[in-house]
Amino acid sequence: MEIKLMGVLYNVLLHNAQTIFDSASPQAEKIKGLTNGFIWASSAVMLLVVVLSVYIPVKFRAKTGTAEPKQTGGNRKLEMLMIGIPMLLVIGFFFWSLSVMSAVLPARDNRKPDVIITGHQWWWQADYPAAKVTAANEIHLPVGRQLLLQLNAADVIHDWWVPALGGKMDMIPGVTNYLWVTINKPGIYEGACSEFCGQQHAWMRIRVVAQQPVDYKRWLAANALAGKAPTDSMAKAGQALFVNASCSSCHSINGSGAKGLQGPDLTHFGSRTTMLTGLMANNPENLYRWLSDPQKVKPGANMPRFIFGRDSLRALTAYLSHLK
Ligand code: HEC
Ligand SMILES: [Cu+2]
Repeated sequence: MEIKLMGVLYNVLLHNAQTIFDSASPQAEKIKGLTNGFIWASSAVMLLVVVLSVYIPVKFRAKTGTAEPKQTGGNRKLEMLMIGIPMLLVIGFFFWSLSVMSAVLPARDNRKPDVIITGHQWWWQADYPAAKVTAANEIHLPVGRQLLLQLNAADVIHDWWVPALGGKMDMIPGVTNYLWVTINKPGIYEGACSEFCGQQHAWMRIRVVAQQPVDYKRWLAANALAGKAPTDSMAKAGQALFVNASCSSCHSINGSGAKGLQGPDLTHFGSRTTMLTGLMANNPENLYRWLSDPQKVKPGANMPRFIFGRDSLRALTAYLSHLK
């Protein structure tokens, strides 16, 4: 039992945790170094203060029978030390912070962004301008290359933070921010929107899928294609419903005529592993549940409830799941 509990704790604290101490990029490595510096320096100062505030009252406590000790006023040497040491620490950390900031956020020099990420209530849009690809929620990036992310917001302030990959950056309506990231190794990196942005803020998770350049190129090429046309009758009925039931006024599916921009692009929805910014696994059961009552699954989400019969729900589910 105890061992199991420790295992769970270990998992939560060290494995699945989103932590800057598990850095996977040179930018995060720099931030980790600075954070460690702060932790060590402030721990040393605290230790000194705690030790002195216990030692001095014990050592110099009043003893019975002794007179009041000689009173003194001021000690220039001691005061210079007490002001000088903290000042040196603050100045040191100021310049260390500056150097980390300039390493993490170097000048952009007219470089075009590799990916434009836009925060929406409560999902992420990812545009890859060079490849003319639009995707949503699961953000694919190549490893081993310094990438420039452009960060925007569509409605309210959101904040991009994937701790293992480095910097944290606000996404502000009407403002364009940038962030550099170089990912060391392939894998899934998780983060979350870090600025309170409304009812479903807590379920605005980030999932970065870091891939080897060849795999990334393959993903990009597949995503540049139009959504697969349905072949079986069930999925065909789903497609017709999708257009007629006004899903297309909020969602885009490349090649189907659906060009809505209020909700996530669904052109390759079936190839995502999660749904609704990490709320649940992407499988037909969960999709069916979502379509039968969005407000029950993710209260407050900006998708209305449609009154569908079972056949319609099955058809829509078949159509959307086949969009690999
Ligand atoms: C008023 C706009 C609107 C309409 C109409 C709409 N949706 Fe949505 N939809 C959204 C928004 C916004 C989200 C994102 C919700 C979130 O994660 O907070 C979403 C999410 C989804 C998702 C999950 C996408 C993902 O990546 O997790 C699916 C699937 C979906 N909608 C299908 C449909 C279908 C099918 C219809 C028609 C029956 C429809 N939507 C109608 C706005 C809309
Ligand atoms: Cu947000």
